[in-house]
Amino acid sequence: MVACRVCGEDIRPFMSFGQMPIANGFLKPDEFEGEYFFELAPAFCDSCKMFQIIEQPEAQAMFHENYAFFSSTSKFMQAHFKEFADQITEAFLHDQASPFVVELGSNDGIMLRNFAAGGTHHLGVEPSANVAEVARQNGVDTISTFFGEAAAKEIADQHGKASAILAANVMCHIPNIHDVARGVRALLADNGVFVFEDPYLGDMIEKTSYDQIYDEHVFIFSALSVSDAFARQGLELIDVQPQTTHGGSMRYTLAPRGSRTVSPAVTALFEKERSLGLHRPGTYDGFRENCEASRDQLMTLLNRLRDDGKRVVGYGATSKSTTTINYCGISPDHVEFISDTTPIKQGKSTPGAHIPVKPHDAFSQSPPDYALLFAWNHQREIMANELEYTDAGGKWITYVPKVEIFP
Ligand code: DWN
Ligand code: ZN
Repeated sequence: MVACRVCGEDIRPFMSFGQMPIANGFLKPDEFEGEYFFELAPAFCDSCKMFQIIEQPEAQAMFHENYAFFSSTSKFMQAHFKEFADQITEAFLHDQASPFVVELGSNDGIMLRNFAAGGTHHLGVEPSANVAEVARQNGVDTISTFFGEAAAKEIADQHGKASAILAANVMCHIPNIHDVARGVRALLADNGVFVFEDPYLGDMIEKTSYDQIYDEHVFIFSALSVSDAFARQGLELIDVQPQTTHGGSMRYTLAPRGSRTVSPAVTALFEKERSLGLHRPGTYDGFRENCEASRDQLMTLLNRLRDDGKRVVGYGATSKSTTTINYCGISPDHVEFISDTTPIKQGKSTPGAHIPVKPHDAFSQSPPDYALLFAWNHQREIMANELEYTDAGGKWITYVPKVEIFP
């Protein structure tokens, strides 16, 4: 039994994915010995409704000067963040004389560069030094630090209060949610908004996309849990907007309590979440059974293909794939290598199972019989780019929402 990270009530894990390495800890053979492992075990708090993992490695072990994920690798995501920035400007900034926009976990500047291009006063806060440097090169003002109440006060002193604080795929990474919420409260202007989006619990449960659970994702949010957690620091959930990104996300808009009207979409989503049972512990027992069934089906397929001598190559060395690979027991016998366009991952091996990661050329020059789509959330973009492989008879394997071969 441990204390819930949000409300402090006793919680216990409803399943374990076993020993897991750092999801983005791609490594060279001389680093295999001494690789860090921890137990990945999710829990649901019946009191505040927060879905969370029990143990999370130290932040510095995950986010550092060699962080392996660069947001701008996807063209689709570039367009998504342009739309996100435009929406914020139109809804909240257009009538302000000199708005100030802060983004938490701004990565390589994929969102803020849209504000920078329009000359808007902005600041990115990004703890991973290498991706922060790329943002600066893109003309995005960025400081490299972890965000919390202390950093927020320093930023407010130097730049003034923020009109909007934004975060995408970041809030679910930070274990001390109260420190961040206090920081947001300290930095946000009285009429400001805090808008963030993250993978959505409802989609994860519905699609059995258990690979959203890995070291970096300490929380998987719902509207119910977000509303409860941030209310504790005086922030009210005033709007929610579903997103298709990352396999199904939710954009949450919060504001100082009582400062803005609450959209009917919030109450409607609370009701939907209750009807889906997201507020009930029993739902997570069902999710565990679905994870086990998905794992068994995927391994039955991969074992058969291996025994039949088929070549299977992974597509996209995602963070998510670290959970899939290590939970299911996928080895280099099943998957020859994983193709990934991110230079920092290439020439290294995947965390835990040590499957080689190679540039896309390795895939296109020697197309496999089957491509295992670890980047299933980018399926549309990838299918459009890989018509040649598919038209030549190449097959794809996905496992979300169910294990299947296509076309
Ligand atoms: O929350 C997080 C999300 C936003 O990004 C982080 N914790 C880390 C990361 O998670 P991920 O690694 O699961 O994200 P993606 O976007 O699913 O990763 C896609 C991977 O696939 C990247 O390594 C790039 C690669 N890729 C590729 O090789 N060819 C991607 C595309 C679209 C491609 O065409
Ligand atoms: Zn709780």
